[in-house]
Amino acid sequence: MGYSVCYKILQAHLKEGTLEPGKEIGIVIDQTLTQDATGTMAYLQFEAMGIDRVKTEVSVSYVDHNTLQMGFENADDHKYLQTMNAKYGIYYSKAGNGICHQVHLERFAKPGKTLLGSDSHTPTAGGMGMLAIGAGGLDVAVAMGGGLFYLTCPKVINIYLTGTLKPWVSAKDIILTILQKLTTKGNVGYVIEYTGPGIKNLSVPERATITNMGAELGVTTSLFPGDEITHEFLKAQGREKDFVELLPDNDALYDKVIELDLSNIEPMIACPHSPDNVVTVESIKGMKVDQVAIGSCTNSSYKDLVTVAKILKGKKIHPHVSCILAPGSKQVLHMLAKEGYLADIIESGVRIMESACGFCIGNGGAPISGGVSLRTNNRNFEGRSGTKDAKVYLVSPETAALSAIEGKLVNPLDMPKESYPAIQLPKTFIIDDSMIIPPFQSDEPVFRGPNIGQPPKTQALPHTIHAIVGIKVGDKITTDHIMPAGQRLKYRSNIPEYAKYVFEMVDSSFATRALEYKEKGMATAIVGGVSYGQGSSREHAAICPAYLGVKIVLAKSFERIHTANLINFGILPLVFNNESDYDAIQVGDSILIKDCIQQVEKGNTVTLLINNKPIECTLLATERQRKILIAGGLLNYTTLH
Ligand code: MIC
Ligand code: SF4
Repeated sequence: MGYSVCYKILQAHLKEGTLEPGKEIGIVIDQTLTQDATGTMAYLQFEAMGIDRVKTEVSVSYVDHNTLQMGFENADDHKYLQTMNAKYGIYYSKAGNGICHQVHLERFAKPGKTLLGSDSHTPTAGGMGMLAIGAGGLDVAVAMGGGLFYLTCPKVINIYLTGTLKPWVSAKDIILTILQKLTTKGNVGYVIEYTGPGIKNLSVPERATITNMGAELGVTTSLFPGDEITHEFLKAQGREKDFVELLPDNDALYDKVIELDLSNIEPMIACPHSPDNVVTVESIKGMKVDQVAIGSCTNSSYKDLVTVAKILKGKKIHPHVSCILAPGSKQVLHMLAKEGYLADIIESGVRIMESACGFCIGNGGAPISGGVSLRTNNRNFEGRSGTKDAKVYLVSPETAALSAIEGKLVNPLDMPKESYPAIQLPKTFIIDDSMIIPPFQSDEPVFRGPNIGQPPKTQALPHTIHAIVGIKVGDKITTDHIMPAGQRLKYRSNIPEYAKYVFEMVDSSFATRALEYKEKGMATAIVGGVSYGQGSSREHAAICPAYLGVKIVLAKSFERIHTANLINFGILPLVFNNESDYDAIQVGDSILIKDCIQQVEKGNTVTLLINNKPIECTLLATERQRKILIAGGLLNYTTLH
């Protein structure tokens, strides 16, 4: 049997283990990316490792999440990143240059290489035939230092695309259709590889929309082959030399094959509050819309925004709608401006935002109370927009632009076929990397403003853990529930301050309670349902609870990145062996783990005494991760080894 593209890349980067699905493997990382919200902590941790420069082929640090400089905090963080990056060999992409994933796709991604990014949407670069994986900042710091990245050797699902999309249907509708089928649950441990004749009809940015939102499925990553379409895109980006052809073998082995005919796909919409709550636009068209937000790393490529401009040309945004647009990169914004499209967008009454994450992370653009917001981004978790009771729907740029004009949800298929503005990719993009500062160009000392704290220190695993259940939550708790972003984002470099907001939107007294237990010498336990920790790579959702004294998270199941983050900061991720134990457990219950070190050393079954009654749980950790837990976290473990 031959190899898939995924296994070809894994094979070429394998340094530990064997390529057997389910087994832990260690791979070499060629490129890393960070963004400012996860980056400061990742670089502080890198500095703590005492290495003098990065060992990767390329490492890039982007400023895109926290570009609103209300107060000194973000400005100081950016200056820390710039000076630290210059010293250690890292490219620095300034605020305004664009969203990490889009800029990386345009300027750095290469077929056949591995990329590790401290952001869950790192798989965007899978649209370029890269094996691109999201992880916590500490894992990225270790990779920058030349350490391997460990993952569970994946099973591969082949999505075999045939046919061509109908006019007015686009890449977003493909991934929403897949989310409807596969949902956000149960896909941990898989990679999705797209093949088939249908992929020839999808440009690299369209492929990237699909791999970007693969993050919402919970898969390790998604990728397309490196083919003539990839070649064309790299040529247009002035990077032809970065092309290598990378196709699956004809007899490539896949664990599952799903066939999808693109010509059957309709405009789709994800309803509140989950990206898999997908229905057809047709089924709810006519719904009144208060806000339309266009942009994000999912949908703000040149093609997306020129399509929007052509739809809006000569029309006006509906008087009841507030429409905002944040271009994904300076390259795209520059081209829209040069080619006159920006004027059409402005004339229609759209508010132009900076090339950054902005509204997607709740940094501006919050909708009205109870309002309906149509967005082209990838996540519609409750409260993420900044308005707790807003109803956020995820759609394609086509659906968004048409609905902004009408003030209500429009099915693009109701438009005449011939009026669809089919856009060709330009033969050459405008290339201007002046906002990407190469390393070693200045010897300014590393700047540390008062917002820059120290990476938190964690303690080795104790012999006995006595914890109190501090909170019990339900299914699908996202990292946005655990560690809110938006206006709290500016505290990312200051753990004691940010930790005050753990579970702010779920139970605002949690942090105070956990600190009280800590003062009394006790730990805190969190109890969760299915898919605990889904969503982002935000390691703060582990660091801040660890700071508050959380030692145990007991849940029905966990998401991949969050599990690794918990272990990296010395928290035990435990799965109930018997789900009825979840029902019985209450806030305030006492949990005792005796002989903790021996139990963790011995294997994956851990016995807990809940109010003195024994229950068994499974520790979600490999042998290597059990050693990390005993050391009290990855930083302790790395400096010891
Ligand atoms: C997100 O989309 O949720 C974020 C904000 O980009 C996060 C990273 C973060 O929390 O900084 C992600 O996707 O990992
Ligand atoms: Fe930024 Fe949103 Fe993309 Fe996250 S999902 S990287 S917040 S644009």
